[in-house]
Amino acid sequence: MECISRDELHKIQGERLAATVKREYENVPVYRERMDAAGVKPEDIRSVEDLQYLPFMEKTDLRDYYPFGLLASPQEEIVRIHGSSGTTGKPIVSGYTRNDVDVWSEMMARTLTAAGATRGDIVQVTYGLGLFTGGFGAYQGADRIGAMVIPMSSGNTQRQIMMMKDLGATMLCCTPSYASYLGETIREMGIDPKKDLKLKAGCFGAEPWTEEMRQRIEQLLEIDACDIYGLTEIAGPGVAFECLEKNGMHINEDHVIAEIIDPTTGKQLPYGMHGELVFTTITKTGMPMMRYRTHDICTLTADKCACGRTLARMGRIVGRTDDMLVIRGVNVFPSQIESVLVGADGVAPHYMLIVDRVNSSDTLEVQVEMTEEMFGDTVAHIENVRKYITAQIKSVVGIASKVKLVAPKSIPRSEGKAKRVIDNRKL
Ligand code: DLL
Repeated sequence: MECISRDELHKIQGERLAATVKREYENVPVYRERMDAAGVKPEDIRSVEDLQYLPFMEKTDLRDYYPFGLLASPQEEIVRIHGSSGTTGKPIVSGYTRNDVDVWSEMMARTLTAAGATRGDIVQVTYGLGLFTGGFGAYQGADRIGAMVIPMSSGNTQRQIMMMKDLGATMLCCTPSYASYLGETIREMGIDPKKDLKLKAGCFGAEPWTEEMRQRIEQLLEIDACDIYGLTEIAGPGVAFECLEKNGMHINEDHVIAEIIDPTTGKQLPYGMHGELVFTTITKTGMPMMRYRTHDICTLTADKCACGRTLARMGRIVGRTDDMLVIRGVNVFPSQIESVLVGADGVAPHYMLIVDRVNSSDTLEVQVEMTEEMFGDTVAHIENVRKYITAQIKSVVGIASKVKLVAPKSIPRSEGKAKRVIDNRKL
């Protein structure tokens, strides 16, 4: 499936799409109402090209029909629930049938394999095991391959490192921010990853990260760091994954169809253009999703990949339509600032962006941690670095900011997804 010709793939996608839409129309009242309102009948949907006529789904729909209003299978066929914590109130939840767990495991087995895993590997799972999909997804994929799994779940850094060393873990699955923190701690403990550890690669995702951050993790841990993408509403991690070419994430297109749309007009955009990523599931039975708007911004490409997989690839997530900060009228993505900070000498990539409104004008403060060496340096040198970073941020994002270099380890660490922005204007 991963190397199928694009023509054959489109044929399979069309058939699976038609069957899924029929199932949705027949079993889920919301889908029926929306399709009726849009004047589309299940029999109108015969190929991938017909996707554009279908209505969109949004995160708010999962909240409105919480918890089981979007099930397309009888509740007794649901064998698992996962969810993601919303910023407010109830989590959003998704129900999985046995088929859905199987499909997801297959997607994660492909993901780990593409990063170099075989049945001889030892996979340390440091994503949280719980309602969050990260831990279970990585566990299921490694289990499907027949690798040895260490289901550590998140937290307790010292213990993670002890187990990694004692058991000889070869692959690591966690968020990129935690991977970089693990790498720093390993170095501080005087552990030499080449000599004392057996790690060779990691699948890092669940939050946006940059190419600069990849290089940092690869150097700290002496491994290949691959990006992995997914979301609870669609399956969990493994919707898309990087191979060792590291040139974008292959989308599991035999299970989902990806589109890029203009977030304002909702119209499809051609491959190569940045826009909002939209997914339609075509094999999910429990809670299938029709044109689900992720609010994640990226590009798509179907150009050949040297690995031989024909599955189209999505680029890095450059931001979200809803975490894009509009500061004094300028669109700013935290990832742009991260790329400056990770590339700068004397600072660690632990940062916080604080946006405020003073005298009806927006302000941006960038707090970034100094390295231990830098912290002990002269005031004049620290000031020079601060000025350099301020100028770099100005040239990359186009607005002035106040850069504050703070003490090492003063910005809270996260074991799961990192929190990088405090927008006081929204309070
Ligand atoms: O974060 C699933 C996951 C677990 C993916 C482990 C990868 C690894 P949710 O909690 O539902 O699911 O959050 C989904 O996280 O819409 C993106 O905004 C963001 N996200 C996930 N992977 C990436 C990535 C899991 N590789 C939301 N790069 C998505 C950037 C990512 N953002």
